[in-house]
Amino acid sequence: MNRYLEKVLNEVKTKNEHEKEYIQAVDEVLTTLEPVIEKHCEYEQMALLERMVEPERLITFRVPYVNDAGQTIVHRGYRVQYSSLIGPYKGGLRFHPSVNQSIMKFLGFEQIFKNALTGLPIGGGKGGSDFDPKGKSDGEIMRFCQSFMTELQRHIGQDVDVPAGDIGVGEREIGYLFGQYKRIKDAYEGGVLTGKGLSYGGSLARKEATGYGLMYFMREMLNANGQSLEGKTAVISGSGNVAIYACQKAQELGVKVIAMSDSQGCIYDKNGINLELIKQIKEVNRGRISEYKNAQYLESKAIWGIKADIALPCATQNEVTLEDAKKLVANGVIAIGEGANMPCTKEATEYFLANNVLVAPAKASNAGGVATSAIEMSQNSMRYYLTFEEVDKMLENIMINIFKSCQKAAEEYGLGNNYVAGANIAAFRKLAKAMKAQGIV
Ligand code: NDP
Ligand code: 2IT
Repeated sequence: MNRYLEKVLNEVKTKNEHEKEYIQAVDEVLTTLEPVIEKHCEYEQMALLERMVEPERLITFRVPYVNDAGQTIVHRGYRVQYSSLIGPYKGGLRFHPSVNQSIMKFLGFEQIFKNALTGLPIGGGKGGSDFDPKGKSDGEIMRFCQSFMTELQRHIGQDVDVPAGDIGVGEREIGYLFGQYKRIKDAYEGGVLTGKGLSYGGSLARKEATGYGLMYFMREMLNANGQSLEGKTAVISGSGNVAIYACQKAQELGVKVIAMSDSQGCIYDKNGINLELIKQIKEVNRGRISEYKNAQYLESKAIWGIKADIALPCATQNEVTLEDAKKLVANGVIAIGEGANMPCTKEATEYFLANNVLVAPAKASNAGGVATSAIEMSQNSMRYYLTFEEVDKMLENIMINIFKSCQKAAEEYGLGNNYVAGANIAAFRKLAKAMKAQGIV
């Protein structure tokens, strides 16, 4: 490996030895940048990579709230303001018991590159808490969100840092967070959060955007390789926001989705998933996927053992291991579309690429969500609303352009259809240019 790259990677590993997801994300990006770094020896002198991997600011705070039983519970809140190079910090909030500093930093780091790929003026950030919204009453969720925002509000703003949703944070949570922000600031700063409800500044098609965007990217990737989505079968892990709207668009584009999952199990429906039923169970009732009847119910991980042409991991990081990749390849999978952030381990991705399986990398293929968040911010600034069709068309064009950027960068460096490297290189070149222009900050 290039000596400078190796030095930076080693420093990241020793300085952050307990942060395995963060190290993984940095490793995955840096190792694909070798041909670019080789061409730019000036980067070392200006510590360009060292500055790129170090967050501008990492904030942690206490979040106490009183549960329905009258007990006081204390959680930890985070906001990683990673990079303001090309716009205000932008990225979601995750509420999940597994949240820790490593996961926040990996997500924030990925977000910088993803946001650069959208072509829109948004920097990178991420936040969240180890709070588990599952099984909590609306009152508990509201009090937690209010406490979280009481602390977070001093660090964000529509030109400073704009959070949105992620795992465990959807329209309900964004509503409570927005209400508390507005109450404290005593001003209507509509663009401070995205993913808002349609009645108070949200954008049409934001809810659908990540899943739809993933399928637009998959269509472009397959077409560029002499294939098409029409008539293919697919399995989709997760049954949250990304998974549901990936399923909806996949079905519209002629794909038969035969399995979905949640953190406790997986349903395999040979006749094709009934998405209205999934929406009722997950979006309306906030229930378990096991409530979906007339299908085979398996354990969550079994989804990667089901034979399908396309696999769309849309739940969480590292959900596809090398072992899962081997099963998918043995069953003849032709393409992987990453809806979740870093859902495939490095070994799994390498195995897919070595076996000529097309991989749509998360930071490109799931960028439709944040891109549409930026469109929501524009609408808030304009004090105007676009129609569903207008936003959807903008999203589609953005995804086509993202695919083209990945393809072009891969071709330029002789990497064929390795869009994983293509995405990293395309994003990095834009960021490096901005970093050089702005001096040592
Ligand atoms: P949701 O909370 O809406 O849904 C998450 C889904 O994944 C649920 O079905 C959940 O199961 C399952 N899941 C979560 N954690 C685990 C786990 N540790 N093991 C197994 N299953 C799990 O989140 P989103 O759909 O918004 O997010 C899904 C992924 O997509 C995340 O990686 C997120 O970072 C990424 N993403 C989201 C974007 C967005 O706009 N929302 C944009 C880009 C990426 P259960 O129902 O049992 O909890
Ligand atoms: O990972 C992601 O890109 C998101 N969770 C969406 C972020 C956003 O600001 O819309």
